[in-house]
Parts: sequence; C-alpha cells; structure tokens
Amino acid sequence: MADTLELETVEYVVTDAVASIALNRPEKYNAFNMQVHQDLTKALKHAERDRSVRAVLLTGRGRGFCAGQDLTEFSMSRADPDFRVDEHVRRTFNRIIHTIRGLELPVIAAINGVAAGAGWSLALAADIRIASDGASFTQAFSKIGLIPDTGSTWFLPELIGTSRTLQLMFTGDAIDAKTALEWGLVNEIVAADVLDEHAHAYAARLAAMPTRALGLTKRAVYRATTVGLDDALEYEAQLQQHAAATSDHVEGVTAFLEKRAAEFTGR
Ligand code: T3D
Repeated sequence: MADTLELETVEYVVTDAVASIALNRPEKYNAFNMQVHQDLTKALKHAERDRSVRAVLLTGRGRGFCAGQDLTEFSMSRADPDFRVDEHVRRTFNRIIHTIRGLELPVIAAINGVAAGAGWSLALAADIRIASDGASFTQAFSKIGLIPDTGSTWFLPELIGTSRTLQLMFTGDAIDAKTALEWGLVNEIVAADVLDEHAHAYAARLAAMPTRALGLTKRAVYRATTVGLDDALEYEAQLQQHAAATSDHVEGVTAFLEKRAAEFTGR
C-alpha cells in the first residue's frame, strides 16, 4: 500500500512502520471542518488496512493540536433547519473515536499545542499521550453552551475522577501541560522543538514490538474497564490463546532462551 496519501487537510506518511497522521489546518488550530473529518477518517482507515503499519502517531501542524469543531462551519450548519447535531456527531466524531479505539495498534498522540473541545477528546482517545511543554487543554464546550462530546464524558472521569472532570467541564478553564502530567492526563512532557522526533521514536519503538500481542493487550485493557474481574480474567485467557499462536511469540521466547534481542515482524 502507498506510504503516503494525498489529502487536503491531513498529512499521512509511513516511516519505520509508523503511520504519522498530522492535522494540517494550522490557521484554524486544526479545527474539524467536514474536510478534516473525511481526511482523518480516511487516514485512520488506511492505517488500519495497511499490514505494514504497526503503530500510529497523531499530531497537529502549527500552534494548535486541534481546536475541536470548526465554529465557522458550525454556525452555517445551525442555519440549516434540517441539520441534526446528534446525526452529525455520530457520523463524524464518534466514528473517528471508534476507529482509534478499535485499531489493534498502539496510537500515540503528540500534542503540540492547544487541544480544545473535541480536539482534546481526540487526544484522550489515543493510548499514549506525549505533550509539548507549550501544550494546553480546555474542555471549551460549556463556553458555547454545549455538553462535552466525542468521548470526553467517558475518558476524563476514567483518568482523573468525577470531581476534577466536572471542574474542567463546568468552567472550561484551560490547564497547562505540567498540570496535565500531574493529573495523569499525559504520559510525558517534552520540549516543543523535540516533540516530533521524540514521539516518532516512541512510536517506532512500539512498532518494533509484537504487534498482535500489543493489539490484543489494548483490546483487553479497554474492555476490562467496563466489566468485572471474573469476566476480565476469562477474556484475557481467550486473547492469550491468540497471542500465543503468533510467530512473534515464538520469536520472543526463542530469543530469550538464545540470549539475543528478539526480531519481531508483527505476525
Ligand atoms: O455540532 C457539532 O459539531 C457538535 C460538536 C462539537 C464538538 C466541539 O468540539 S465543540 C467545541 C468547539 N471548540 C471551541 O469552542 C474552541 C474555540 N477556540 C478557542 O476557545 C480558542 O481559539 C483556543 C482556546 C482553542 C485557542 O485560543 P488562542 O487564544 O490561543 O487562539 P485564538 O486566537 O483564539 O485562535 C487562533 C485562530 O484559530 C483564530 O483565527 P484568526 O482569528 O487568527 O483568524 C481562531 O478563530 C481560530 N480558531 C480557534 N478555534 C477555532 C478556530 N476557528 C474555528 N473553529 C474553532 N474551533
């Protein structure tokens, strides 16, 4: 499959088995208009189908990571009497979140700047978040009379509990990268000028690991947050059966016994 895709608002390139997907509407802080929805969905689906891709890196170009829904387009949609927000959200934002969570690959968000509204939800959908020291985060929704969507009502309480979640959602106040790290909302912070390189190296490291095992791990961990221990134990056993059938499993054990570094292929 192609290592690059020609898209209007999203850059897509594969290197070192990492699909780097960058939102590219810098003048609008990468806000979601319909073109971004379409292009991001296409890029994620392409990565999902490409067997050579073993990790996904999500970032934004310019000063923002993503400012959520484009409010200019939003005002136009509100002028259309037939426009239904619920249908729009299901077809666009929700589809993207489902795709990211369903990808059986590590997804790393490199948060290069402000993440607002659904843009923050997008970052929260990733498995690992690395923020630049200049990044900031705001729920933003309450400031325009909306409720948080695109998964924020699920992601945030999961990570920081209900009280801090509601504080952020009610006020719409921004938090900086340092606070996000202290609260466990990002995995690490790095200087802005090394973010791309650092995040890519991180993604490439995960891409060189046993992809199937990592994908099944992701599936088991997210499912475990919705079920009891008995169910989680049983599901782990079922997925372990699949992981144990991979060549990477054989290679990992063989390499350990032969006292050498394993060479995983993703199969
Ligand atoms: O119907 C549905 O789709 C429901 C679903 C909703 C999902 C949502 O995401 S709702 C939330 C939408 N997002 C927001 O409300 C955030 C709005 N933006 C802001 O609050 C601020 O811009 C930021 C906190 C993100 C950044 O602030 P600051 O001071 O660093 O930058 P700025 O000057 O406000 O913005 C820079 C430029 O980006 C500016 O353009 P200009 O004036 O230089 O030409 C600004 O208009 C543009 N921009 C920022 N956010 C958006 C945007 N343009 C369109 N839509 C945006 N969301």
